[in-house]
Amino acid sequence: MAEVHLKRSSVAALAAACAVLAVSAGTAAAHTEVSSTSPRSGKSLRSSLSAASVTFSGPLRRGTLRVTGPGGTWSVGKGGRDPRNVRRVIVRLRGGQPAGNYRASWAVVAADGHHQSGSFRFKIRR
Ligand SMILES: [Cu+2]
Repeated sequence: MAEVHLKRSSVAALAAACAVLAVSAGTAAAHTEVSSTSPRSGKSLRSSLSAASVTFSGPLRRGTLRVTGPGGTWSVGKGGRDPRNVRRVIVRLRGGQPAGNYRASWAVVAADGHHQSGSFRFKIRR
């Protein structure tokens, strides 16, 4: 969680939006947060990946996930909400990934309607 980098401006906007929502709804609605990523943020892997995903603390309406690394984009399509888990955004990756530094960038709309984005990094080494 500490290694997941949210954009500060969007976090501030979301906090404000959630505060307004909480007041108007009269409830203390907790904001949806990243609970885990696959691979883990900062992880060094020895083999290529078939997919990457980000799991959140609450359900999502929709989302995208893009993985970039040596030579460009390694994700196939834009990714989307996992049909088997409404809290997860997932994307398949092309095979044959070379050693190097990779970044996974996600954008989601949580069930409360709020947009969030962020990214995490990992490495492949051989
Ligand atoms: Cu929210």
